[in-house]
Amino acid sequence: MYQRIDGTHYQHIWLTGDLHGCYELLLTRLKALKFNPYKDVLISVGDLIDRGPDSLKCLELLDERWFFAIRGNHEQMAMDALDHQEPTLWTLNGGDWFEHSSARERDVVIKRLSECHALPFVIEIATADKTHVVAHADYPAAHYGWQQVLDWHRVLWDRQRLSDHLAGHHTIIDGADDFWFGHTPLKHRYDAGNQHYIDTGAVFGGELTLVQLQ
Ligand SMILES: [Mn+2]
Repeated sequence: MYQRIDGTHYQHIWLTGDLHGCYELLLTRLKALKFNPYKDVLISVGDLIDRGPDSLKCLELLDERWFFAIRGNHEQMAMDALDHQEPTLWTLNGGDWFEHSSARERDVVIKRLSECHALPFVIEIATADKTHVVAHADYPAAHYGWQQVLDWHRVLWDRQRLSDHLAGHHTIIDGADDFWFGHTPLKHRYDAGNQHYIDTGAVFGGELTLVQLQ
């Protein structure tokens, strides 16, 4: 459920907001940032797939040694759809590209999605001076703990804490320096204390937010 990344192994550490198939946009941004695949690392806040043009190419990023991701609710919906052969929820939430793929492509996607069962729900990144925690929608606890058991459904889906922030009711998470989330498309990155929401709706014509942690 948790994965640790030792930041000292890398020169620069970048985070990306929800990709949703926006593969070309990501590559354009990485080129402009002079991202070095031999020295740097990119970590996704989840939702690699659905809605956008290149879901499969985004899934294939998981093969790259410079790329890490936590799971988003879209990866979970896709896995559940295939595991239980019940595609409705996924199809209605941007997963219709799968039905429209060729039979050969579908086989590749099925294999790729089966590999997503290994995706962690939480990534912890240690840099020289900070501990960062990445999860898709929320870290549903007041205190962070390595390997702490959580309500995993809420990790992938819950918008309550963000809604509370936006309503002026701020709740704290301690136990790590910074928390990074995606999931809810916002016009601009939103920061509330040590909590940061970086899904700026790239697939809906917004920016793709990339954040440098190191
Ligand atoms: Mn999401």
